[in-house]
Amino acid sequence: MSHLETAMGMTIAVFDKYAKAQGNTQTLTKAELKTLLEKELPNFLSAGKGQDALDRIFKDLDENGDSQVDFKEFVTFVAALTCCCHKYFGHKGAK
Ligand SMILES: [Ca+2]
Repeated sequence: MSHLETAMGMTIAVFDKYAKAQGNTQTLTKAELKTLLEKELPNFLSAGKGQDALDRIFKDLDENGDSQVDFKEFVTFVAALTCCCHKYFGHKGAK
């Protein structure tokens, strides 16, 4: 597999792993999202801190307001974060 294919596969695998923990296996609850962020994006969550930050992130991600974060909502979040990283680290890259 190419790097990009691997990255896509890993994104799916990470979502599935945490979505499976409880209830609907196709979506993340707030508790599942919290575990995912703590384990997979430890620097991201520590920057915001606490329950307030988690509530805010969850509300932002849950675009359709069903109190679950589905894969599309998750991927939108990952893409947005990736854009931030690209902006932050990407100045050395080609124009
Ligand atoms: Ca949702």
